[in-house]
Amino acid sequence: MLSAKIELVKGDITKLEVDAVVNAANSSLLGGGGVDGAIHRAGGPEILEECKQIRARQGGCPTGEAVITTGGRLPARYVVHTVGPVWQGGKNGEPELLANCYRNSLRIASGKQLQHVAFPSISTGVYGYPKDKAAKVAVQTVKKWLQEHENSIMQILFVCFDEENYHLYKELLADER
Ligand code: AR6
Repeated sequence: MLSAKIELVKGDITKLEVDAVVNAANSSLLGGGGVDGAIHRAGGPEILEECKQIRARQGGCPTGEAVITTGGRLPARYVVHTVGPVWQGGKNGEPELLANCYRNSLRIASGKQLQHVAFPSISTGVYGYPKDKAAKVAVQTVKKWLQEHENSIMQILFVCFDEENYHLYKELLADER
């Protein structure tokens, strides 16, 4: 059984009717491939427009940080854009930077009183972070955050696009019951 506050699904994050979906963006905030491309395609130009405004204000988004925009035409109300680390072998602070993505996304979403928040497996596509290592960081960081914010109303959904990630998360969440 998974924790009451954490759920796992396999599928496309752009289809979810949640308060916020998290985007695995890049520092430019101007879109790209993978889940970023899918979110901008499905969500329409309003999301990019807000990303451009954020860029004008703060010049993009550093690795590990997060920003929030509208969900545009997505079923989700908001998109939290975070920038995962590019995997460089693991000795360049990648685990801490990846954990920061989850922590900062949760901080922004909880600041807006959002309840249902869906995360993709950040950095495990184009950015090459090994899926098993990334899944451990994701699960441990979110669990710890929920423990530290026990009065939080948040419900976290891990959304795995591929079978390998889905199985990794399933085992980790079952282990850490
Ligand atoms: N729903 C859920 N997960 C998805 C979806 C989807 N529709 N599409 C892909 N994934 P990636 P990164 C999974 O490459 O590694 C972009 O160009 C995918 O299977 O999207 O953080 C950005 O602009 C993988 O497990 O993000 C950046 O430049 C996970 O999402 C760069 O890629 C993350 O893969 C970021 O790379």
